[in-house]
Amino acid sequence: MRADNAPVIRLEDYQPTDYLIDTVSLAIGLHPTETRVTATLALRPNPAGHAGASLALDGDELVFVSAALDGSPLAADAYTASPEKFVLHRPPQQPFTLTIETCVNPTANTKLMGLYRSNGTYCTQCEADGFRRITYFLDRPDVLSVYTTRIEADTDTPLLLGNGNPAEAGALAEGRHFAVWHDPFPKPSYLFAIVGGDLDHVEDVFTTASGRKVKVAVYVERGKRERARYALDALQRAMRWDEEVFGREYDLDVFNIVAVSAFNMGAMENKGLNIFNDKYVLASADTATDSDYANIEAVIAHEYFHNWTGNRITCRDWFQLCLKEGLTVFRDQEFSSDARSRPVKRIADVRVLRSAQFPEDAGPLAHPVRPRAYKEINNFYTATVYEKGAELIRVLKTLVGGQHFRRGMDLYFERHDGTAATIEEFIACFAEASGRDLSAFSQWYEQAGTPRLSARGRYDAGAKTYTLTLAQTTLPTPDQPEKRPMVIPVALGLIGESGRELPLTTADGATDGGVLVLDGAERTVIFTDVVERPVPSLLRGFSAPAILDLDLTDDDLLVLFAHDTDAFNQWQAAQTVATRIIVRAVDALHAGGTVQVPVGLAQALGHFLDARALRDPAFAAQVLSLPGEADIAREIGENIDPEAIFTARKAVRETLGQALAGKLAHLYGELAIDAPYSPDAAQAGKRALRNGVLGLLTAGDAARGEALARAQFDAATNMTDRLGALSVLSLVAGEAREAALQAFYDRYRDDPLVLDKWFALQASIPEAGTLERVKRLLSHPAFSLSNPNRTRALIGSFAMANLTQFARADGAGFAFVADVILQLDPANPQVASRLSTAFRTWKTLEPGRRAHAEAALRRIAAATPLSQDVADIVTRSLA
Ligand code: 0A1
Ligand code: ZN
Repeated sequence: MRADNAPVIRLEDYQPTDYLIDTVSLAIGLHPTETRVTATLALRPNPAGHAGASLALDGDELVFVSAALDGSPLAADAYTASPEKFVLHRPPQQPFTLTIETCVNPTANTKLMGLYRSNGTYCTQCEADGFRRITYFLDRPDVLSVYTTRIEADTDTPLLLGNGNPAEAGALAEGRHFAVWHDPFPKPSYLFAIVGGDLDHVEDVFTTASGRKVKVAVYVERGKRERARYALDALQRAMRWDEEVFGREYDLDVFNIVAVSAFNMGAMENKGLNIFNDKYVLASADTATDSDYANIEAVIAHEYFHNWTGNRITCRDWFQLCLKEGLTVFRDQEFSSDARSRPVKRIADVRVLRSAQFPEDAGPLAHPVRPRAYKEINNFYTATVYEKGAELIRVLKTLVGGQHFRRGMDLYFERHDGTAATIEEFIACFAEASGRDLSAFSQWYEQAGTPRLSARGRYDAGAKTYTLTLAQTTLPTPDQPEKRPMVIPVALGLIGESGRELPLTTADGATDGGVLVLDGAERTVIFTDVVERPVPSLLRGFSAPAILDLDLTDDDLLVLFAHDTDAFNQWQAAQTVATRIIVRAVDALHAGGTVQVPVGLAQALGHFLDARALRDPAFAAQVLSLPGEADIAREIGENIDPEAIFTARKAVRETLGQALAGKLAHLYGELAIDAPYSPDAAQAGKRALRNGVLGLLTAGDAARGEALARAQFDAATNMTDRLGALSVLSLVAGEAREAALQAFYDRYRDDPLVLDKWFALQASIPEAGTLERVKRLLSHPAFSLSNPNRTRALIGSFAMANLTQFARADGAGFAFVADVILQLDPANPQVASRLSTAFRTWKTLEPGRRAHAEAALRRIAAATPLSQDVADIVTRSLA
């Protein structure tokens, strides 16, 4: 169905189902092309539904085989069955069982939704609406059932996994065998999963806080067993953390993780049987970077934490998606903060928010954290729902305080366990636990767009007062022309010019615990007894998802960079100064002038490196990593010329690299690590800084940097250093680059996940020749559009991480990506649709590029057939 005629689903139209399904008994006979599924559903009329209504079950490309009611075959006029629907016209008005047999072809399933095969392994993906591709069902999250699953397969598929606990297994005649799994916890269909395959695994026993033993295991393709150990360790650390920090214990006897190579997203929290994109499981020093390790830890934790926030308490409908996702992202962020450096994690998370969510919130695809309407739910697994959703939990915690937050969570678990809940019910728990009215806070879930927070300060040296005025506005977004003020907790401090933190004294105690709450359009606060001119440090720790517009001078910002006690704002100050310098450089280039870099920033960075680089390398790496081209583009906002931004940024890095050359070279030596590789935060921080130092040094002196990079590439004992060197080398055209790329390929030619790095790196080269290179790589034997990781590595990197080349002035980058989207769409609409969001900022480009982007979008929109997924994105993008 095309988006233009697809029905709009609206939050206000929510209705409970007319029937409930208490238990589901599935018998699945695995077969490569004809898998038989027999579903026996115990149904009854829902007291909250319409009595006597017909029963309409969802399907999607299903082949109907047979149906029986209470054990007897149904008469032909009692039902209708199509690939998309099964309707029982006159259901009994007391409990009854419906048995339906369907047939599916997992080998032909290229959409990777429902039952499919990944490298021969049978696996499933049911969120959001994939269960209906396995059997007819009330495929929505508010229908909770107890599942028993019997899986049967040939003995060449020895491993048979399901949700819940293993119940029974055994051999059958004719080279077949079976396994039965029972999940005692009622769950929605989107959490259903099975796996069938011949896999290796690692396992352990985890003892819960109350002393129960849980068998935990990670399954991977044969030969990759050792690479699963880190994931298994991360899982057990996450399990312990959830007990300690949220008081949540695991509830089944087993917890299985299966890694597959073909997966549309990151991973999936199916009850007791998480299925993962193997990119978020497999790691070894030789094949995974430090960031890969950190991502694995985060995603493993995320999926595990869903067991309580998502599975035990699920969502009433898909509008409530942030109820499980925002909350679970918040939980995984906190876990990683505790496992690593809190400020560094916060900086990394805010970088992601700004690069992924802010552009979404400022463009045609903007939507509230809880949307009110959708055509295709798969297009709402967005940075807004996930990342901004997590920020809202953080705002909530700041507003009610840590203790009330924990009490609110406890109340939520106690009150809603075993149910499908709403955002209102969630917020009510915190209102009750804290005794506060949270109705104004709840507006954050309704209103799209990022608030702009402006701050104006005035110091009266005679009266020793500092008057701070905060004001907010939010620009209109699609369907929301009028905006209301949000409740913005502004964590703040005052830093004296001498560098000390000044006490916060106000007549009315307005800054409780260092947090000032702005809940109207404007607020003025007068600080008294301010003994020296202060520089305000605002939105500390990024206390709300807002864009801060400061009236500070560059010198004021450098005071914060040098002295702020809030590490996030220290980093932010350096970023803001660098952003301003690059934006001025863009203006200068447009005016035909040259790029000027004030010495102040270089000096400040020099002092900072002297004092902090070796003490806190992970943090220093964040400071040294200057705002990217997309950050600068966001700051400029309109009429974007990516080439000018690229040139300006490059020139600023060159100047800084030269000014700091001596220090950088010294640090590069000092930061070398002797010890054997460990992915821990301390070593990873050193490597991150050393690679950042190498990059900046090369920006300042290409020949010297290249020689160091070449040596690092040859001597590297781990992927972080090898890839760090290769990415520095990749920026310099010539034989050395091609030789290094070839050497990397030769070394890893049989390792798809590492080849993804090779594809991604080449697609990211900011040079005119890259488009031809990417086109050539499309027909490389290791490339395949049918694997989402490969597609994202080559095409996704080109479209999302190479602004100058995707947005080439001649429009060829846009046209190419449009071609790929159209080619991919019939096979895998979800991945095609994700790719098409690369156009989301097209309206901010200068007129020439904008016209090319629009033409590419219009060409996609006009194509037939076109999936509902892609049609939805391009139609909204063009609106
Ligand atoms: N719930 C998962 C995300 C997810 C959503 C849809 C999928 O379909 C392909 C897969 C995964 C999470 O938050 O990790
Ligand atoms: Zn999630």
